[in-house]
Amino acid sequence: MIIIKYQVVKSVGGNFWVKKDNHILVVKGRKKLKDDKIYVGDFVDIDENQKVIEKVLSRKNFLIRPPLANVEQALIVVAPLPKPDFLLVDKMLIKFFSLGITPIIVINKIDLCAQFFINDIIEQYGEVCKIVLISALDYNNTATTLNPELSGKFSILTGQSAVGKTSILNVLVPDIEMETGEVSKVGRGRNTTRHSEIFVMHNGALIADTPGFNALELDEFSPEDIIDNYPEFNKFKCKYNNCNHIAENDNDCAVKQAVRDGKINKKRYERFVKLYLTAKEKEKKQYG
Ligand SMILES: Nc1nc2c(ncn2[C@@H]2O[C@H](COP(=O)(O)OP(=O)(O)OP(=O)(O)O)[C@@H](O)[C@H]2O)c(=O)[nH]1
Ligand SMILES: [Mg+2]
Ligand SMILES: [Zn+2]
Repeated sequence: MIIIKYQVVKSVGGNFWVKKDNHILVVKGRKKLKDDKIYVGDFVDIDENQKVIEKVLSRKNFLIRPPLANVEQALIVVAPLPKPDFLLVDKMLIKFFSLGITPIIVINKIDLCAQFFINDIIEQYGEVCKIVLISALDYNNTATTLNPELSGKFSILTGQSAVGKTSILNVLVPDIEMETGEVSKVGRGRNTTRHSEIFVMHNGALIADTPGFNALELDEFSPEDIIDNYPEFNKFKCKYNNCNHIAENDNDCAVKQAVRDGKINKKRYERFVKLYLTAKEKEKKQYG
């Protein structure tokens, strides 16, 4: 029996499409593996002769909605319309950093963007992650801007409803033509995008679309977890190791000093305080 490692790229009713290099197989899961414990993105051991999954390999990370394993990069799509909720962007960043997923902010619909809108995002997030600008209506430019960022990785498109995630996917993987639009025609809520599948781009990169959302809870994050996932804070060394960058005497907190000096974005910091205090409140309620 020869066992070879593949990655699951699609799952429909007990059939799994698994990929290795340019090769795709349709396989089943071994009976002892529960079918619903095998997720898109999973690396699996395949018996090529019997066309079965023998084993699911341990995951680097796992996203619940939609279920996706081993995501390496997240394109957080924002646009002038619908207006960005930056608190939501901050929450996504916290979540992705904590899962070891590299975020990239993609400003889409630049055909509708005022320069001050772009500048504001660069001021807020320029020190946090890479930022790229596109318009999904401009196919060539979108492809040339995003292809090098995506090459060799498994990325997801994520962000608020109607920012253009599926439109971008259609540019990157032209053969699939997924449905886009402001409101779902199927009538199951406002989201157009529902199922999870990984698409293979011409350059071999892997990409998955995700449904838009307008709220995200950070229930599993302690106040300390919140602090740990602000990479732009790490450069500054406060007097006390356990500094929460809020209550400490101004002169002892290098993060607060950096905010005053304009080295850390003030809006980002103010929203951090909000998220930290929310997590603190929750902790108090839980543990008294
Ligand atoms: N002007 C302009 N419109 C765009 C651009 N990209 C997408 N749109 C439009 O924005 C609307 C929403 O696009 P979708 O691609 O469905 O957005 P989505 O983020 O996938 O939405 P959900 O799946 O519902 O979360 C559609 O009407 C698109 O035609 C762009 O770059 N410029
Ligand atoms: Mg969509
Ligand atoms: Zn501090």
